[in-house]
Amino acid sequence: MRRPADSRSVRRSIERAVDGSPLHLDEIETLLELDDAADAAYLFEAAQTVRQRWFGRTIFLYGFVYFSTYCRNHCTFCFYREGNRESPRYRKTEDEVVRAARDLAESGVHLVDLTMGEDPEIHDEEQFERLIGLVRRVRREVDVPVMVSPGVVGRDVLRDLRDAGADWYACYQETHDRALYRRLRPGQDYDRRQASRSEALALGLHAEDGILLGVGESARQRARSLMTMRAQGVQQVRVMGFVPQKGTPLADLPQPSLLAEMVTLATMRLVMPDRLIPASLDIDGLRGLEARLRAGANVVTSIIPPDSGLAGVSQSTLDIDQGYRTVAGVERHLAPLGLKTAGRAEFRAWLAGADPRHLARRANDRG
Ligand code: SAM
Ligand code: MD0
Ligand code: SF4
Repeated sequence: MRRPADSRSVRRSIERAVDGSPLHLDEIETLLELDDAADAAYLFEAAQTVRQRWFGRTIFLYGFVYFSTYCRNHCTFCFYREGNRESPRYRKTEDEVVRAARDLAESGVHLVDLTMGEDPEIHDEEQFERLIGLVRRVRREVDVPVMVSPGVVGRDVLRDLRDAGADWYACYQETHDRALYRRLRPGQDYDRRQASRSEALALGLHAEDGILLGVGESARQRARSLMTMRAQGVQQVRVMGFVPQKGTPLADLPQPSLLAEMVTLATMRLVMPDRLIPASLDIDGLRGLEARLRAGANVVTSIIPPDSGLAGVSQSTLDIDQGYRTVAGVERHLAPLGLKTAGRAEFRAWLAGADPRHLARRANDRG
């Protein structure tokens, strides 16, 4: 049994991480278990210091287009799992997706995330050309960097997506513990999902991995996830606090606290200082944005055009039609934290492999 860590050794680990030493599994686990308010505040300050060093004061904004909510899978946490009659089902046309992407780009997002369930019309019928053509059109007509989140797809499809102009492939493992994975993503191959991100990276795409918080995992399992994500070398990592969904097997599981999510996010920032880490509007809407930014996030995701009929994943409607999940809605919350929206060129430079420390220096020079 590990003894609970005292505050002094916790702070020593945090300082070592700020100085650039890689944290060990035990230390990561200890940080992930923090529930003392003063220690947590110390952790958040450290996460901000590290973010500032790598990214300066600038924040990237991602638009979200959930263009097909049909899915063949049975993820136990997901509102859109096959057979759930509670969730809104739709497929947007190509024109509708291009319009939403254009609206988002004009409103100032740095990237558009084209997301779908594992729609059987596409996945079972091998109709990936529809997705590839969609990416090609968005790249050609809107000229905004694109992330695709289509579920697990093969190497050839990833290559065609890249050739069509996709910059990013997002595919979250949720947990890097095989037994828990089987409970969260029943019937889905663990290694196949993990390998899809490696294939994307090998093809020159950027990749994102992520974990769910509050789905029965231990702090040890979370710590192992962080180490696995660090080792795979993806450029973006996230934690999503679980939101219970009507009509799903995990509907009665309680939602984890905002503090627990902040502690996880800040620990990720110390473990993977130079990666992009999102604050998603899809968990609490705007309400929890400042907290996630204070914990060290440097991207805001799930910006959705109001009145577009588009849904979120874990908060299908929250804040959307009120126009709060917009660039203007987000920007109001940046200035009080001393943060600001990055320029378009800054995001492209980061994507092109510009040394993010260069961005930090420039941002500091500007004051
Ligand atoms: N269908 C594709 C897939 O599963 O890879 C793309 C959808 S992906 C955007 C859905 C992600 O949202 C999941 O991987 C999960 O991390 C997150 N998510 C889904 N339901 C959630 C919930 N109830 N609470 C928190 N996060 C959730
Ligand atoms: C988000 N709802 O950013 C989106 C989604 C998929 N790549 C992202 C989980 O929170
Ligand atoms: Fe389908 Fe993705 Fe939801 Fe799983 S998380 S049920 S694959 S939409």
